[in-house]
Amino acid sequence: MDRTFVMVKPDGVQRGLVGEVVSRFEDKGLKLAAARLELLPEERVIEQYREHLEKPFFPGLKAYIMSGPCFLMVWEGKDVVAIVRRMIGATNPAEAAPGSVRGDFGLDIGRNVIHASDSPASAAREIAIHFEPIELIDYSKIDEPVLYE
Ligand code: D4T
Repeated sequence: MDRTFVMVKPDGVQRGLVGEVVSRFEDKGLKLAAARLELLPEERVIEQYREHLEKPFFPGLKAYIMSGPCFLMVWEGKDVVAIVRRMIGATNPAEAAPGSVRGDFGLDIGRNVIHASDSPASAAREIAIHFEPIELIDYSKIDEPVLYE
């Protein structure tokens, strides 16, 4: 099965959206493989967002991500990376489709509630930044035979 990295950002945690986000992915049928509430250290924020290091918004982005706890997760399922990207919506919540997490709960690109990996390669990279292999729980879920053909 494929895996993706998802993170409720500090605004989402402060606004009490962790349960809502987890529920949406559970309702979809995805399988939770790991989860942790954490104040991210600077090194891992830099590693996570290394493609944006030189962007003008990076200092604000780093301060925001480190402003409070994030809720980090790994979700599993067939084509999970693309499915979760669609479920979280466009980067700018003002443009994100209604029904997506950012479309339903966000207003501003600098407070866009949630992150999810944008490709299988990013997912592998980001999971390795934030989780040890032993933290990824390998288990069977009883609804798998009715979720997949
Ligand atoms: P993340 O990585 O947070 O899931 O966002 P996306 O994958 O959807 O979008 P991104 O990498 O282009 O942006 C990373 C992060 O930076 C913030 N940001 C972005 C910002 O504050 N101002 C900006 O102009 C842009 C482009 C929002 C998400």
